[in-house]
Amino acid sequence: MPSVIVIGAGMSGLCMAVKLRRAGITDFTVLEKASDVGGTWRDNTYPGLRCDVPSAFYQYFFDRNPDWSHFFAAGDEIQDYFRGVVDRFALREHIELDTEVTRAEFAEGRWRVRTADGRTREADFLISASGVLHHPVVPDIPGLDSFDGAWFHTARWDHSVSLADKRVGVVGTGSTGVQIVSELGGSVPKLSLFQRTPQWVLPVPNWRNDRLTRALRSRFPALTSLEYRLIEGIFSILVAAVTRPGWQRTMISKLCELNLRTVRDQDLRRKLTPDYQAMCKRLVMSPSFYRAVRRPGVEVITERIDHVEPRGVVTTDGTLHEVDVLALATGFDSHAYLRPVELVGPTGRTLSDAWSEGPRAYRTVALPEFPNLFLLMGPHSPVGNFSLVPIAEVQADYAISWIRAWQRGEYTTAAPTREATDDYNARLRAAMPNTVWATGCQSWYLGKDGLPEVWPWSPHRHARMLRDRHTDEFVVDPAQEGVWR
Ligand code: NA7
Repeated sequence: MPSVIVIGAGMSGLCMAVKLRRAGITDFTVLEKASDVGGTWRDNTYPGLRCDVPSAFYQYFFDRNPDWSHFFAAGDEIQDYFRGVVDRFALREHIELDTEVTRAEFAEGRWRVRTADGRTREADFLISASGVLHHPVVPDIPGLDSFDGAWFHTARWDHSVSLADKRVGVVGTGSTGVQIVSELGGSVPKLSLFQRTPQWVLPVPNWRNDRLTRALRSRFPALTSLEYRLIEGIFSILVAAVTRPGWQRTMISKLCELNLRTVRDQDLRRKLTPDYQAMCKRLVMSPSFYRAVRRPGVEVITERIDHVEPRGVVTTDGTLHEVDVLALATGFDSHAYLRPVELVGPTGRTLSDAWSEGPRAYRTVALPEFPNLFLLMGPHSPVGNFSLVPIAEVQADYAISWIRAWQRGEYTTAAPTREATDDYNARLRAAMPNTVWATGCQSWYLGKDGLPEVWPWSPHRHARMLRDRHTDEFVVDPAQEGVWR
């Protein structure tokens, strides 16, 4: 029986755990540094939080929930769903909370995983499921620490701070900033949105699923499957739009432009007009943002932030914008992946060495010189305006197929070759110019070489690619340790 350690109990780690159980593999442990499961849905609790992918498609296909309250579910409902997965699939005994992995080393054919409590655990396989948008970026704004009010990153929302009678400042206009402004605009005395770059916004309505719909889904589970596939199909339009020029890109751009025209005030519209193509940054879905910024007390500030002082934010034109609470919707370090966990392979190569030029993987799921390691949501996964859940399922299935082969005695240790990894990465890079993310804007999709760190083709192609293990592209059981090189 193989033993497996999974790092992280978020959406992809829980997916892996279910897949392991279903494969009859019971010797596995999920190590989670926080005190609850859920990953991003545990960390993010800001007002207005919703997934930007419809709930019917942001759920495991093997555990479809008939009861989603809305087309786009709220954050707490999604967190409840993932907590429910733990119970529905009897995963509790496999999950160790408050257990932070600090280092993992492959030696003598096994992974030795060290945790912050000083313990070392061993396993035949290591699965990284540490998430993509996990490390909040707190910008280095001069004077932030001198601010008299409360300030926090939106992924660390301080609910002890009442907003009812407060002047609130929000820095950032990604999906997070837009959702917060849509929720709070008009309900707090003053809301100042500090916008560095305007966003294109697609006004997808968020309807409530009535009781009849939910009852029908419960009674006829085939309906949830149909709905899942239908939304997946609709998403293929978005996938085509982001991965290559064509009518889909033109159509979505036009819809965003029409939405922007609903802002009648010329001065405000000018402020909200982006100077790059729609979808170059992750497309923001909101039916209410443009209404929210027109509500009384809401102000869009486009002057750059110069510094923060005790009473508020000072912009480069010298204006002091007084606020009582400052929420930093300034995004995440999407290039960290597993780091700061240090991985050490059998040749002594570390993850920091391997990724000194930026994160690169073999077919999104493995790393040369790091045997018996699989990545979920690894570099270049299809995360560009798509649901991450089916991607995690495909990658977890791929890992399972290797683990099953191990059980059948086909190999003991395996890692992809450097040559296959380089060839694959060269093909990725060659496809990038077609994508909308490379059309000239800054976004969390871009790596430090300026190229998108996202899958440049359709998620279906990614799924097709991972149906095969491609064993000929792996070094299997080398006679000497050094041959991993
Ligand atoms: P994003 O999409 O990375 O957005 C971060 C926002 O913060 C963006 O508007 C940035 O402006 C802005 N930002 C970052 N640093 C600063 C400073 N120093 N000053 C002013 N503004 C700043 O993060 P989100 O949390 O909104 O969304 C992340 C993903 O979560 C989202 O794509 C969905 O998948 C869910 P910029 O555009 O860089 O000029």
